[in-house]
Amino acid sequence: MAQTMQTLPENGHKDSSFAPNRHAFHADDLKLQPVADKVLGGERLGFEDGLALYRSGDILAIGWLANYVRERLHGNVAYFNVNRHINPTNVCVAACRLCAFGRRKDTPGSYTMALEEAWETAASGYSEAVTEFHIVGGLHPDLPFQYFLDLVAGLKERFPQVHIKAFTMVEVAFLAKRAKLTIEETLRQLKQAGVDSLPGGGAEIFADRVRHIICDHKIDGDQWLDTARIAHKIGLRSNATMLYGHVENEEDRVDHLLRLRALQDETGGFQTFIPLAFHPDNTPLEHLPRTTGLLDIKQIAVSRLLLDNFSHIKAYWQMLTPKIAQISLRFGADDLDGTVIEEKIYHDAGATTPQGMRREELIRLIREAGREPIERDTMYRPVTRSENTFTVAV
Ligand code: V47
Repeated sequence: MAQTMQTLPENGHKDSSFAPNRHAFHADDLKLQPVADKVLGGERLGFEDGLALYRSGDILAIGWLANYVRERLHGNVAYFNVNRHINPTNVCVAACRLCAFGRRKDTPGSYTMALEEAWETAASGYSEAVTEFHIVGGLHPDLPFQYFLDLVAGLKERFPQVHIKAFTMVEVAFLAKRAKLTIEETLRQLKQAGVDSLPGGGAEIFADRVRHIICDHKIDGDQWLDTARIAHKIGLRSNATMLYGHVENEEDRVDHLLRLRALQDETGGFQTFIPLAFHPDNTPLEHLPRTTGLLDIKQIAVSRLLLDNFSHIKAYWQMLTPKIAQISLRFGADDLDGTVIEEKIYHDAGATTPQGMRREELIRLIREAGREPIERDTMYRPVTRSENTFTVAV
């Protein structure tokens, strides 16, 4: 039986004067016609549709469909934010093969910030007031749970207006185990300390076969999804990611997206989906080639089409490069992420992008893509700036 697509509320910030003057859908690859019929008829796509999209080289037809959905949800608007990354430690017991960031304790290059240092880091960088701290780090074998509660509480005290998006499902599950608390209790204490939402990292690819190769000591796919389910239940929204372009195949990618879609049907707690292209440099998988531009753009488009119940698809410029991220704004993405300031995880893995970008540059990228830039906070509320302060429309 045909499943009807989940209807997302159309976005409140949509530019009502935007009138797309689109040409009719055309596919050179005739296998895409049944997929197009479903998209245009508001019918939910299935596993085989996902495979047909991944297996097609007809990027303009795939992009047309993704752009159709993206403009139906967001009109001509494209979002960005002014955020800062804080990585309190790179010490990690997981030793994932996908990662160039983590270090064993007491090995060269390992670091752990004292709390004062983390709070000072939060205040450094560009002078513009940030609206979000994005905090992720390694699975440190000795740091007590209290360190993380104090870190967050100290940030909230110093920067009460800044949204704290902190700790992946993997970190939460690790902290719970170390503190001998349930996942729910761990999340409740983090929320109480000041965590406002969770980032989407650590999801990688849910399929066990792939996880065993790229991150065998991490929680498995079901545990990642269960942790997200509990976070959503207690009122913490989160993002979701997928790491692609390593040893996974097309079935694994479709499976990953459909498992996220099923959880979103259940909880509605995901804000944004971010596909992450694998960067092999300095990892044990550095013999693998980097993703191509075509796969990066196709991944954005397929995500937009399969994740019909996710409001936002983010083209994370740090990982895609600003050039590909900009083009993605016409292939399904509605968000570029933000100024970032001091990205570490990709730069340890050989990323050549700058470690941050100014607000004006993000605006220029969006305008040149023919989109209307809107600065948002983490909850996608428009931000209005004056000098170095900001207000959020609620
Ligand atoms: O979970 C690690 C990935 C993630 C590599 O929620 C790598 O708004 C590529 O999740 N090559 C962390 N990827 C980043 C992340 C994120 C980024 C931006 C925004 C948000 C959000 C979340 O980075 C990890 C892992 O999947 N990663 N190493 C690597 N060598």
